[in-house]
Amino acid sequence: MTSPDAARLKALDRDHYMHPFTDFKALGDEGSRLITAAHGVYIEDDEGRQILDAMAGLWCVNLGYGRQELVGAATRQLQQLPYYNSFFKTTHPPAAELADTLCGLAPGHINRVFFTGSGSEANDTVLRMVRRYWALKGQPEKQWIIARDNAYHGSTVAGMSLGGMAPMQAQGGPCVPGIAHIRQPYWFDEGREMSPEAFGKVCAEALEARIQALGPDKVAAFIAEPVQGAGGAIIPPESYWPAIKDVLSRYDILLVVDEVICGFGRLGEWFGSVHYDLEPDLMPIAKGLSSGYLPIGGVLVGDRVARTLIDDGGEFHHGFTYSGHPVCAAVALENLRLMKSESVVEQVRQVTGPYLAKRWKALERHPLIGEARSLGLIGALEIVADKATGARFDKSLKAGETCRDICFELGLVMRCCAWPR
Ligand code: PXG
Repeated sequence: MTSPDAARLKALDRDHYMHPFTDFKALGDEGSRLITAAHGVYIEDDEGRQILDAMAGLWCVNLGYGRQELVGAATRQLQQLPYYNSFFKTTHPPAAELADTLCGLAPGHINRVFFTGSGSEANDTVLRMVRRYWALKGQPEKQWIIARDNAYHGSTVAGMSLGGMAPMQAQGGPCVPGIAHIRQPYWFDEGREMSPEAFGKVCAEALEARIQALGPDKVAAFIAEPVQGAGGAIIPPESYWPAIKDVLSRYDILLVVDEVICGFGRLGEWFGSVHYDLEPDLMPIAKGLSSGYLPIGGVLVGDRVARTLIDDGGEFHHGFTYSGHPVCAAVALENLRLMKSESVVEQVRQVTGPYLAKRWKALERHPLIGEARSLGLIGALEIVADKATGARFDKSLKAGETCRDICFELGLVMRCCAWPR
């Protein structure tokens, strides 16, 4: 790309494009980076610089860039049937095939999927399905959904309400009512005075305490990611999920496991739920489903909820123009076929995940790193001012943002998670 054209595009961007999660004025002053191509694990900017994309786009390009098989699948489907809906008793081959393939990959009790265009729409669908389920069960008072502080479940009003990001909720509220938040299992930040084992149990006790406070007959569901992604790659202590499962089994509460980031190999299994031996009633998915090549998401629905919605529900008044979009579904199908045939998930579990873990842990020797943790292909470094006490830098120094910017300059995309809480 020639420089004058790059300058022109940057000016168009500055003048007309309102970017997501962006301080518009600051970006206008600084200007955007222009990314023009990508191959394998590298993105390329307008000056031809190769940058290692350790973020896989936004946690989504699971197969990497430039996979011509995905381009081919999209092209063929665009020629054959570029669009049709599945609203009025119609379907099309890619949606039906993808539904079957997904259910074959999901844990055995999951045999249905509802398609959406994104992870946020998937979580909107979750909210509606959960409340609809309890209404059909004759318990419409079961409305509360318990989520976690600092969680990210999307940016629609329902997604933002389920999420626990204070800065998001401070804008454009009020949030959807009937959603409560409990503490996250963030041992490094909140639990270092005890063992990770003990802390995991304390966090599960917080769930039980909240259920008791809200009234067990009023709590519909608990939603969480297996490993909290956008919140800071928060890998729970090993004791956490067994203790959470134990609490949920003592009350009649649905488990929603948000697999938008953890699904499709990131933790070395097809789903994070498999890694942690969870039996979710609902699993929102997106991102890696199509390796991000086209937008598609969905909710995998366990038999318990599906049976009630199917047998007792009548029409479910919910859906999107692009639910099960044929081209997106065709790309997702091809993506899953490639992941299977190339044993990508096994490779993460047996080779790349353990290798990353070994090399990652070595970074803990650095004076600024308080903890280096990883699981599968998710890793986090805790940046500290004082290694002995774990004390943070003053927020005004923007330590995380500075590291991120330096990495970018040196040719590495990574993510700074410095959410004000
Ligand atoms: N659930 C989870 C767990 C997510 O991470 C969504 C739902 C929403 O998906 P859509 O497709 O509507 O964006 C997400 C999205 C970041 C970042 O900076 C993470 C996401 C989105 C944007 C930025 O880490 N995750």
